Amino acid sequence: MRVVLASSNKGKLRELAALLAPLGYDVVAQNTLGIETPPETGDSFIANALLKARYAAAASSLPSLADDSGIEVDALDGRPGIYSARYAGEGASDDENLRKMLREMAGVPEGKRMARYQCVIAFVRTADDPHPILAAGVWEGTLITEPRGLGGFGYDPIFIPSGFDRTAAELDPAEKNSLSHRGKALRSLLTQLQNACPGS
Ligand code: ITT
Repeated sequence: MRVVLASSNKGKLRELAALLAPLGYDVVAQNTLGIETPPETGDSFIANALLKARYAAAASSLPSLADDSGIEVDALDGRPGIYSARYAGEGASDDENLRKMLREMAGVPEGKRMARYQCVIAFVRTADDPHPILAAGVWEGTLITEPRGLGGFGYDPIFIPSGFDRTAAELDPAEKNSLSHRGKALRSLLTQLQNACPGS
């Protein structure tokens, strides 16, 4: 099946493409079709994932898959959540967002640094698909005070997954995909897709 990946985030695209390629999906990143991410005006991961998927499906006339994700930090009352990509301001880089997180978390003691990544993936067959498929994944961990590792993207250099002593940026890509919020959401989506269209 040919499907548009409705994301402009290189880190996400790399991870989603690696998960989908072995399954025989012909994945096209939206930017190769000249499609950009629309303003994320929703008030939830679900709303934003759905609006991005519908937008790319409308612009491409192809089935489309979008990911809305972010990190929720207990000591920050769940922030930045859906605003994770723009935590340090509209158009902020991963590094700027990570530096802001380190500033906000300065002085928060060990034992109170719990955080979790959330991911919702939306799949639509057409822009006005009345039965979108939605899937969610969560990845629990804690935040450290000094970035470590060169893999992944976003907040990965300061995120230690529960049960590990390496950061998400120190995991190899396949290991991250096997554990992550995005990997969990995508596997759940694929199961639903199989059940909706047996034989696909
Ligand atoms: P698209 O909307 O174009 O897909 P985006 O980066 O704006 O790209 P989101 O609005 O979903 O996407 O924001 C996701 C942000 O959450 C991302 O920029 C990171 O800051 C953070 N994030 C999500 N998943 C992550 C992961 O696996 N590792 C590190 N940071 C992650």
